[in-house]
Amino acid sequence: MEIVYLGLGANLNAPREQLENAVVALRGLPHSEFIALSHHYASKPMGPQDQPDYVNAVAAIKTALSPEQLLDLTQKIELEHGRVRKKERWGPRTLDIDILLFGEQIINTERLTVPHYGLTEREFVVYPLLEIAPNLLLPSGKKLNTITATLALNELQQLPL
Ligand code: PH2
Ligand code: MG
Ligand code: MG
Repeated sequence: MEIVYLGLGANLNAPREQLENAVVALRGLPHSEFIALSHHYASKPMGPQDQPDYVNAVAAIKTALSPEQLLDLTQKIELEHGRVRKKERWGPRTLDIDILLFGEQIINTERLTVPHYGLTEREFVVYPLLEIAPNLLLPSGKKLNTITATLALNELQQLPL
């Protein structure tokens, strides 16, 4: 079993409900155990600014699935929640589930880059992740909590439950 951290994001069609429904789906993943969920955070869009603000969160699961199996299943959940893959990079979406960390594994394949390439630069990933894993050590050996000193909050706002 590996501990996997998943980044959740949505900015269309009632984003908070999208995240809640995503968590219900993640709790039902086979060969996996749901272990933690951060608060929801309102965040300013990274990328094109002509899109609604996002709601982001981070979840932790324990899983015996392989990274590819988990990717297949999280992509299936995205599609079931109305996600339409568009060409525009960083455009709006009903639900985005990103594999941030998969145990200590470093993965670089066509389909998967783990740790997620934006992990340490995105306030809407780092702060929710720190909430549920305050002592997290990245595969690089770097402590996640040393990053926040130089990472702007950019209006990130923890939302009440
Ligand atoms: N995801 C994107 C593009 N921009 N901005 C915020 N605030 N949160 C996101 O999750 C996000 C984004 C593409 O995955
Ligand atoms: Mg994604
Ligand atoms: Mg993403």
